[in-house]
Amino acid sequence: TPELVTAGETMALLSPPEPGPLRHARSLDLRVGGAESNLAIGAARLGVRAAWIGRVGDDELGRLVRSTLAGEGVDVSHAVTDPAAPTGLMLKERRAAGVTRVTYYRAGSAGSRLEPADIDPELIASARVLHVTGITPALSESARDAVRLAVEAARAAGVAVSVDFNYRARLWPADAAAKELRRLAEAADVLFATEDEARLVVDAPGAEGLAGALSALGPAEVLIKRGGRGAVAYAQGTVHEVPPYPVDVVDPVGAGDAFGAAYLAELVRGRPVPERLRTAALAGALAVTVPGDWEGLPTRDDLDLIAGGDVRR
Ligand code: KDG
Repeated sequence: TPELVTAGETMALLSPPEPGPLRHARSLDLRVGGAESNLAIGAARLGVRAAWIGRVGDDELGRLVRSTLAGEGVDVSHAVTDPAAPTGLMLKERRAAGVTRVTYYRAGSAGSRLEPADIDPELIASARVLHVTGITPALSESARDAVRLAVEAARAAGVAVSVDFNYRARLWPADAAAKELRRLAEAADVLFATEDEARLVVDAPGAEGLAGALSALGPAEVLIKRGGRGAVAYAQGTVHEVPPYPVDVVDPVGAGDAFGAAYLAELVRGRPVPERLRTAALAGALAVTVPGDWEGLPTRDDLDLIAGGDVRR
């Protein structure tokens, strides 16, 4: 049985190997990406049994999603193949070091057709953590209802609910997002957000203030991700800070998922908040050193190598 269950859309990801405008690309790398499966991969690399629920088309890209996740040790046995819609697509263009433009081709995709019937409450009840994001409710009404059902199943079973706001302005307007994100925050035990995302739902000065305000909605642990400035945690009333781990940024996409993956992996292992934060900061840093969304995420051996034993096995 899985320790961590997540649900969302995973797309095929096309990106030129070199930076520059996409129209001048001579070739494209074909990978996969999706916030929730990025997190599942990151957790699996750190030794967590992780399962991903989602829909893919009955097409080569859908088979690529399945085989990539399975190859990374993520349980895809609960994923659905939808013969009526194609696997979604995402393009990624690197315009400069650390500056990436993402374009979606996902309206009506198989992934957006996720529905409550795809969610197995017993699978969720058997896990330690359910992780969902604010991307999935933006995809369709049925996907939103699937997320709501998953969260209810977790709460009913006493399974910890982890939420990453992951606001995507290209998918829905801020006011609609704010309502649904607030609802997710109220149901969460662990909440991840950037400062901008937090401000969609609460109003307070500074990262610590925002974390405290979000925590007042319900979650015992709130993590404010500050990119190259590290992160702040507000856990059971105590503020913890972690500095960034210095790296050269190639592509920032996926850093938040890596951070969440490592944080939850250490939570599942019963590690204290400062250690969760340290591993999370390191994983987030490693994610941005490669063009792909998740390829740079660390294993336990990588953590030992990079942190010189600072982050324990
Ligand atoms: O967090 C990274 C995600 O943004 C990326 O993998 C694509 O899932 C994605 C999305 O909807 O933006």
